[in-house]
Amino acid sequence: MAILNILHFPDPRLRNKAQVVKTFDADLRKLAADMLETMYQAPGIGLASIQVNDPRRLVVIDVSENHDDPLCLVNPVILEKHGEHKMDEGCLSVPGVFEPVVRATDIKVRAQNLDGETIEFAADDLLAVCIQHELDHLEGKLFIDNLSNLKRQRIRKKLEKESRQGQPEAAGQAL
Ligand code: GNR
Ligand code: NI
Repeated sequence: MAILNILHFPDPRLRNKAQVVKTFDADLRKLAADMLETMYQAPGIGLASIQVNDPRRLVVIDVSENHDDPLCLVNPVILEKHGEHKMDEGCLSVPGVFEPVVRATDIKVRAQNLDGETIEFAADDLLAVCIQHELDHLEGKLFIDNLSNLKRQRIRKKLEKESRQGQPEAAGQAL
């Protein structure tokens, strides 16, 4: 296993769109394991392939308190969205920034597991928020995209300065 490098806004590679996975092999399982390890050590509750500069349509998530309930979703799609609420979000690719985002409260998801089998399930609360946040990454979207240009510019300046200086240790946390 390995800790992967997480890209930080405004890295243009965060705007790449992920490609559908057709090969379910050992290399895909290794990417999932490395992404989980990277997410746990950050620490974060989710991580999308685009954040570690891999084009495969894969997200890993664990919203459990004990970090013992990993979920790997390949080629995930949201089939249904219900309700709306506004919740503060953070992102490992935008360290130190927390802003409210409007998301669906209840969703239905279809995805494949690492063996290529199709799974379907319902999600609510933090899991639903996290899945919507991760799927946005697969489309090259970030949770700060709906903020005002002024706010996003301030965030960009702050993160550019931090990357010139080398990030402080706590800057990667998004919990
Ligand atoms: O660790 C994370 N916490 C979080 C909190 C509220 C809403 C979304 C998230 S996802 C984030 C990890 C991350 O950046 N995933 O892409
Ligand atoms: Ni994120």
